[in-house]
Amino acid sequence: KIIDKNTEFEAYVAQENKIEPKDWMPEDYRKLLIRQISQHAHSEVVGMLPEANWISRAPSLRRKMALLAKIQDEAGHGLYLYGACETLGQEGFTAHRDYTYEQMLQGKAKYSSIFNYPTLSWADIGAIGWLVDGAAIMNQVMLMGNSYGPYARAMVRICKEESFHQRQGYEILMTLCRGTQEQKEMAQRALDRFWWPALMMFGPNDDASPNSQKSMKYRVKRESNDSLRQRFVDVTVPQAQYLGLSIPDPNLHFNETTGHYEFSELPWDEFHEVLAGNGPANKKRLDTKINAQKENRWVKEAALAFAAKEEKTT
Ligand code: FAQ
Repeated sequence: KIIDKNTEFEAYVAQENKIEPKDWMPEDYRKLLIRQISQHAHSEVVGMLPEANWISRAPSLRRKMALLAKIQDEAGHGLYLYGACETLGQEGFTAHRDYTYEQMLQGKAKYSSIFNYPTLSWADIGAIGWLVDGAAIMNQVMLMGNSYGPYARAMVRICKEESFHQRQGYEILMTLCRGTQEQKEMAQRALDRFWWPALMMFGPNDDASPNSQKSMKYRVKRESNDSLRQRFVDVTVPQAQYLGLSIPDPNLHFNETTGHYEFSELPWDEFHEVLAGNGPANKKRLDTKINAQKENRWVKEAALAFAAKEEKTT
């Protein structure tokens, strides 16, 4: 009976139908989504930190306003995603945001490796917009077509906002690259720092990606890690050329036959170290979030007390 239901489910999603919160779904589908959506939400809220580092040092009021708006957008993305994740909660499957967030604070749930790198100069803010948001969009445009309705719909709005983020980053770098020699060098160093970590955002190579098969079967992932990474390289290299910057990969070259850029193997040891909690800023990011939760607990408690009081009087 269960096998029949699973087969029916797979056929249903294969026909591009969306699954909604109250629909029946296999347990491993629910589990896969809670894992991915909550990790995605954690990435959005931890991802606010590297950029927040530069709010008070943005070089002009206009830059500061754009950066503030971008970071607030990331908080909003986190909220939609925690909300989408919560729709999957039911007996045996805890998906409440307090719980999933706590898992992240305890180092039990992942967030994107990219946010464990520090932002050392203003040019890094440009590189994050251009490369990190650029890579995020590449992945999230695919996710707009994923089979779970609330996640797919959240992606539509998130992608629109990410494309503004990507352009504000590229524009920062365009300005720096048209500036003094020193500014251009600062932009080059930012690209050198963020190139490989940005490529790692797409995850391990396809043959080392344990979740891919199931994710593809259930139409959560619609394209493989390597195929998205390749597309990202293909669109980003000409953008670097336009800026007059060089990609820090001596093996990078265009293959006329395939129409794609070929590039070096990624530094996977570094990727695994970052995932194991040993990246340059892992500890700092978690400490910041843990302290923020402690210091701001009174705000949450006050809001809850106020809501309870309101409920009593109405
Ligand atoms: N970092 O079997 P796979 C943003 C983990 S965008 C850390 O291939 P899967 C916007 C993976 O979770 C960034 N962990 O896994 C923004 C799994 O571990 P698990 C967030 C990684 O799920 C911009 C294990 O490795 N975007 O935040 C990474 O099929 C600027 C094996 O990997 C999303 O989360 C990594 N890079 O494919 C915000 C998109 N890669 O869970 C602020 C949604 C892999 O079994 C500023 N997620 N792992 O313990 C996805 O599309 C997928 O989860 C992938 C990984 C593609 C990330």
